[in-house]
Amino acid sequence: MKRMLTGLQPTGVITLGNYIGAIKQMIKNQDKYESYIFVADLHAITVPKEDFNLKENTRSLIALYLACGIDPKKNTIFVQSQNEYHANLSWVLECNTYFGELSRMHQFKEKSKGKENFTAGLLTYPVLMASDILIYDTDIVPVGMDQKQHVELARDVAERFNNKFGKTFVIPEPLISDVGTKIMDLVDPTKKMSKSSENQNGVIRLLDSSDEIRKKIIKATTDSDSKVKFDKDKKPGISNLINIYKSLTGKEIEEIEEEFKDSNYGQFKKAVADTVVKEIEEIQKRYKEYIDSDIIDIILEEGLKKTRLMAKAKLDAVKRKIGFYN
Ligand code: AQP
Repeated sequence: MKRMLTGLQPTGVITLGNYIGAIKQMIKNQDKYESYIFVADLHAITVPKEDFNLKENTRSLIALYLACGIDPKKNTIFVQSQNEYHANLSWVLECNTYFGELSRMHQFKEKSKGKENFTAGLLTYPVLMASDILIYDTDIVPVGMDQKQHVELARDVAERFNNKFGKTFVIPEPLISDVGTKIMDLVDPTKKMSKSSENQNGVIRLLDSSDEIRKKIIKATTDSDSKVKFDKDKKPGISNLINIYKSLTGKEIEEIEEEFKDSNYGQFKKAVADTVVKEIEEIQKRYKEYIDSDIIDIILEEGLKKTRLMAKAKLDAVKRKIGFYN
């Protein structure tokens, strides 16, 4: 069975976008691959933010993973910062990565554009990502298009190291998720729905109350037409709501257009809101059972024990090849 690794950053309560684009894919993949799922908390400090509680968000994210249906029997679940070998290997890989490669990363260019004060971590975090992947001999890394270049960097660094020191790392493959699953901001539907977005009205979070969710969907930006029709360019708002409805009901776009051919936007939005609220209420019910329970601690302890052994073995092999004193 191929090995897969994936994780989310605890930069805020996860959004409906994270759920549809990442967590639902994890659940789909958990029977297909030997799966490793982590909380990417080291990545969460790349861009310093003042208003988030890392510890609370980390526990909450684990509880949400479980509440959404990630099965701890099928996945190894762990917190990145608890396993010190990730950052340790990252340094070794940094010394096998060129400044030019990192400065050409689209995400770096985009996130540093026009800014004078950004951290060195913003430049080097793709190497930490390479370390997360390579330390476990990962075969498959599910990513959105925006992260594909980082998996390519991990491949390049691994190949370079293997050529220089002999076969050490497995060369990972990106698994690009379906483009249709990118969920957009409800206020500005040309922008991705993001955890750290400033405008709360554009983002549905998995811990929002049912009332808040309904209000946000009812107020979602649409166009002046009134036809429920999928057209990403001319009708980005309605197309986004169609995508949300499609992802949660499993219906096809044509089926949805047919279902709402005689409805106005208000009626369609109500149907979307009912569907989202139903799904999120179920998740929240399970979340309440997990958040204060020892299950989280037990799962993390097991995950850490297993991944530390694996990571240490890989780092030891790397150190032997380079010739560090041991
Ligand atoms: N709007 C989205 N639609 C579909 N998928 C999405 N993902 C994120 N937003 C959407 C997917 O969720 C995972 C999250 O990865 P992350 O936590 O490492 O950070 P991110 O991609 O930067 O997500 P956010 O929510 O936008 O976080 P912040 O605001 O902290 O930057 C990835 O698999 C991503 O594709």
